[in-house]
This record gives sequence, C-alpha cells and structure tokens, in this order.
Amino acid sequence: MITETQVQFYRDNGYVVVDNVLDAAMLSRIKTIVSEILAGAKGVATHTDIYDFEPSHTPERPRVRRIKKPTQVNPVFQDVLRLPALQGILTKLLGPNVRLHGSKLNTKSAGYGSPVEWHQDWAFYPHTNDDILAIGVMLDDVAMENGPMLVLPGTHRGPTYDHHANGRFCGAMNPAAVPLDFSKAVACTGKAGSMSFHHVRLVHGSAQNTSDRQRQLLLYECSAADAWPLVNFTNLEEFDGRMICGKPTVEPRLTSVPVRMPLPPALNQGSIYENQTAAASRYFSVTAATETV
Ligand SMILES: O=C(O)CCC(=O)C(=O)O
Repeated sequence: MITETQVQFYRDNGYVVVDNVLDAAMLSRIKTIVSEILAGAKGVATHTDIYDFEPSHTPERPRVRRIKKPTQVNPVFQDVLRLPALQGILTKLLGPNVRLHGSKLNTKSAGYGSPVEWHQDWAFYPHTNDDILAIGVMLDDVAMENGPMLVLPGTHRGPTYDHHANGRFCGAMNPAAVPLDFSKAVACTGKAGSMSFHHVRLVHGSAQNTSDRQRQLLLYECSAADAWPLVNFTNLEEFDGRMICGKPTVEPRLTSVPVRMPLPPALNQGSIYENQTAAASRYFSVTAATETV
C-alpha cells in the first residue's frame, strides 16, 4: 500500500497521504455507524464522554463537533486498525510493534464545522521517543474548500513550540509568536477512503468549513510500542490492551527529543477545541454559524 518513495516522503516532510486504503464496503459501513452515533446526539444538552459539541449546538438542533474515542463507541473503529493494508503502512512507518494512543472523529460539518488552531500533537502527549503519528481517515472527499488538514512540511524536525497562554497549557501555538510561515502550509486532500499520516511533532491545523460539504476525519494516534507517555500513564494492562500489532515491551526507548509538558493542564477540558478557547490569539477566523444546506 505504501511505496519506499512515500516512506521517504514521510521521513523528509513529516506527513504522507496514501490513496484508497479503505474499500467502498468498509467506508459505507463506517459512514452508516457514524450517522447512527450522530443521530444519538438529539436531545443531549452538553458535552459528554462521547460528544463534543459546536458552540452553536442545541439539544433540538444538534451540532456535533467531535465523536470522542470512537474505538470505545463501536467495534467498527477497531476493525479499521486490523486491516492488513493499514497495518502494513504502520509497520513501515513505525516498526513492527505499534500501540494505539487514542482516537477521535472530527465531523467538520458543512457550513460551520469549527477550525483547529495550529498545534503539534506532541505538545499534548510527549513520550520517551517520537516514533508516533496520527492517521487521518478521510470519510468524505476532502478538498481545499471543506477544511482539509493543513500541515507545515518539515516542522517535525524543529522545536516543540509553546502551547501555553496565561501560564497554562491551551493546546494552540500563538501564530504571532512563532517564526513560521503559515502561507507555506500544504493541504492533505484526497478521495474518501484515503488516509493521511502525520508525525507527532508536525505543525498542523485546519480552517472552519464554510462550504456546503461536510469533512469527517477519523483520527487514530499510533505509537511505536517502546514510546512510553510522559503524562497520563494509567495502568499496564490498559496500556498493553491497546496494541495494534506486534509485541509490547517494558523497556521504553529514550531518545533526545524536545519536550514541553502540557502542564498546568488546560483551563477548559474535554477536547482540543475546548482547550484552545483559552488561546491568546487565533489564526483561523470563525464566521457566524450558518445552516447546513
Ligand atoms: O480535524 C482536523 O482538521 C485537525 C485534527 C487535529 O489536528 C486534532 O484534532 O488534533
């Protein structure tokens, strides 16, 4: 599924898009289940363990911004991780032993789907080494107009930027305070069923979706099994229960990586969107929430 050229592209740039990893049957199964989960948000007033809501959400007219931890909501999301094609790609990029760190599904609804401010995933979950990436499974065709994930190539080899505001972690970089040219960002676009793979230290974000087409992106964070988290370790059984392929280890590999701890924790908890509400300044504009067409 992935050529040596693509692997080298990932190493050099910190991301790669692989087309058509999911077949039509699997894609359709996932989309049906996502629709059912979203339908369950009717009548729900505030954020839950499953739903993160847009600011304009109401129980009568639900606006889900994110499905949290989809792998814990429906088995289909675990099935994706068992696909030999996907495991083949992960093995090439991370080695034979791979663990799931977390999962989420950003809905980026047509007309109002919220932006995600520039950040590095590494700022949220530093580990003993950075052989970690996030998979973005495109559940819709993703083009420039419907809020693709934007990445700054090569930044995975740079510093870990400050993601704090007013003395607390806020999950967003201050765009005015970093020496980065955001106009050089590249969009991860592709047909539904394609997947992006981005390095944990790569700077990325995405704009509000003001188009008339939704952009659902299913994200899986995956680490080499010998990358151990520096924060939020819970217990070994739970940790090893998240192995995707290969074997776990109790010997973490330590490499020289630039780390900033996401502490003190963000003022607003629950999701990156909530964390980022405390950001000192924003890059992506937000228009008044319009109706979906
Ligand atoms: O949905 C997106 O475009 C960005 C996803 C992301 O970076 C995140 O949720 O951490």
